[in-house]
Amino acid sequence: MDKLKNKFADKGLAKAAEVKEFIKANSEHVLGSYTVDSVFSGMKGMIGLITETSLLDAEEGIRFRGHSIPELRATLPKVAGGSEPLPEGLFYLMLTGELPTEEDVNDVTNAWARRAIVPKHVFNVIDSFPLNAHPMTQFSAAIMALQTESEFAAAYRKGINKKEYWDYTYEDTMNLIARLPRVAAYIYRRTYKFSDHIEPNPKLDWAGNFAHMLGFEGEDFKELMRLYMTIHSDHEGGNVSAHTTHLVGSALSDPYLSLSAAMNGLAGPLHGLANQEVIRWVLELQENLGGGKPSKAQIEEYINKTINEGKVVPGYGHAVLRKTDPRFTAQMEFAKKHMPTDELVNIVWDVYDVAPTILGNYKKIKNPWPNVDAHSGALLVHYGMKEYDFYTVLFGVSRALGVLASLVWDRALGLPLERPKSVTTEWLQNTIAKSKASA
Ligand code: CMX
Repeated sequence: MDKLKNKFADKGLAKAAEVKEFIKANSEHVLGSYTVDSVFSGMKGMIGLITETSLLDAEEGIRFRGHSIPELRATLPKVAGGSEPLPEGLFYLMLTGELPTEEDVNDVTNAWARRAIVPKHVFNVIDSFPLNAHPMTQFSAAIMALQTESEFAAAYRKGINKKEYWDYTYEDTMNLIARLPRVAAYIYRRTYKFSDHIEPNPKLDWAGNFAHMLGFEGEDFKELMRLYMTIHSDHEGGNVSAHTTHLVGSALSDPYLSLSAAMNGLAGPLHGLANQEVIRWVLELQENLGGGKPSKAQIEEYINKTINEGKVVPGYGHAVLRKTDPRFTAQMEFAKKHMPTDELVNIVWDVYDVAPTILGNYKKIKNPWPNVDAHSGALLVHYGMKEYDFYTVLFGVSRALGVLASLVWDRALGLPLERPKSVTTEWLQNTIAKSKASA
């Protein structure tokens, strides 16, 4: 058994026993109440899930196992001479609840390098798509093609004890995360670089090697990938991609099936696809003005125009957050250090100067502040990755770290099939009418 798996076995199995006792002692404790409005507003704020890897505070933003993004940027191990955290370290933290040492992180890097082999048929499946297929479609299908490798599915078919589920889920998780950069880079190079593919360099860290396979050799881009892969990984359990992984996984669908489903949710414009929409929106604004840097007054006008046309301003708003997303701030800090005079980055900052006030004037918009997707595209364009249709794939590779770590926890805790109750509007109308009549 590898060291990380050993550590997880200690933590996970002890926690499973603790959770069992906790449920026994507190099963009747009332957590809150919900209303007709909660039911009709996408279950926002209703507690219905357990996710151990991270917790989101509306004002402060995400904490991974209690650690904020600024704390993790300072404390997680880095490559020699680097200043951004290695995502391997965050994965270790999410899985075990403990901050890793440099040796722990090296072990994860080496494990993922060893497990990174992608079978030929996966590339064949990708190659069978027309070049204009969206990269997220190719990505989700490639993960489905990789499902032939699922150790969980094979073991389940043979017959395994429930107590062993987490073990095979862990193996699939490690293999899948190891393989995703190769798959994603293959899609990028095939779609945009005439299938001029680049072999992995096993001497590099996971995110550094991803940058290399994408074709970006500069150390600054590798640093960006380390930061990007860290901050996009997890945002507690209720967001569409995390919830989908949990929901599909709750049917004991293996990690490949669960992650592919999650990626289809991430590909929606109200979720991960917003990162490509932000750049499309800014480029359209520039095009409307005949090019160049728009003034703040022109940006204001364009924001109002977008809303008046019944569209959303991409990169702004959030279902939970009520302040500037710390993932936006982390990227802004990166940009201030590496590209303070970049035109597109400065447009993103100008939008940030004016958008919250305008959006705040629309009473229905609960959060006028930027989310993670408002900044990420401009950083990528700066380094020459201008093919914005690909951006959500980068988000997806990172999101796998959090949602799959959570899936291992789901199996260790023995979390059950998810099956909330649904009713018809008529049922609600009748029930409320009866209750009013009897009052
Ligand atoms: N621009 C225009 N209108 C917005 C808006 C925005 N950025 N954010 C919210 N609204 C609107 C909603 O569309 C909704 O309008 P209707 O009542 O007419 O349907 C109303 O304000 C209320 O929405 P809300 O309660 O504030 O927000 P939700 O929790 O329903 O949705 C989100 C959250 C993120 C989908 C929404 O803010 C949005 O569409 N933002 C733009 C897309 C985006 O950036 N998504 C990425 C989110 C982060 C991620 O998952 O990656």
